Amino acid sequence: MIKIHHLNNSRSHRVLWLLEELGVKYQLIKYQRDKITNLAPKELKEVHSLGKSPVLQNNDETIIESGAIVTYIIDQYADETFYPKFTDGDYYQYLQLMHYAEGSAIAPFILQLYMRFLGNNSEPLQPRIKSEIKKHLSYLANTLGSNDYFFRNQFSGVDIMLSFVIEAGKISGTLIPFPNLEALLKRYQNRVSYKKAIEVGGDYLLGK
Ligand SMILES: N[C@@H](CCC(=O)N[C@@H](CS)C(=O)NCC(=O)O)C(=O)O
Repeated sequence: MIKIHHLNNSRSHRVLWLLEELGVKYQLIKYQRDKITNLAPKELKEVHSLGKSPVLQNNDETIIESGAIVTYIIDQYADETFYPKFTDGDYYQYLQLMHYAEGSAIAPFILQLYMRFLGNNSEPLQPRIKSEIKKHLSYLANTLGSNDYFFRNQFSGVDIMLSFVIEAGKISGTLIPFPNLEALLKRYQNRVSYKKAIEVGGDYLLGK
């Protein structure tokens, strides 16, 4: 059975959400962030040297990076209507959005998070960070347009991956100019599988 090493209030929520969505059975191993540093406990380093979550283990395999984990789960367990085939014309559109989430899109949000350690000294960088966040949320809002979901207008791994960026937008107050993304976030949060992932994984403050 798949094992998921899950850190509270983290990207790992998406992995539980996907497993719940697909009805895959898994073993959950929970870790709590340090209350002061917000870092993962040292026990996670025994699972993988980076000490970050999520981590998936199955048989002899240990996989990190939520994009790779989501792809692994889809490849192993999803019905073929859930993802494009390599030979489909829009396959690379799918791949691009899957990588975009943890590649370009989340970067300015993470930078913003670290900037708070600098207090007022971060001010010279703030306009650039804010304009980058706006650029990525605008791109996502335009990509979604009037559709309900990002790829083929059907719920997919792309939604699972991009949800973290939209949630980061929500908590940073930068989602307000993008009503279609706000509505999409509500659609995600209303899914039974999303709620179940919170039930099993613990409270998830992102996106609230
Ligand atoms: N790009 C990686 C990021 C992994 C990551 O940074 N995870 C965070 C949780 S959201 C973490 O484990 N933080 C605790 C720490 O760094 O100690 C992924 O998508 O899995």
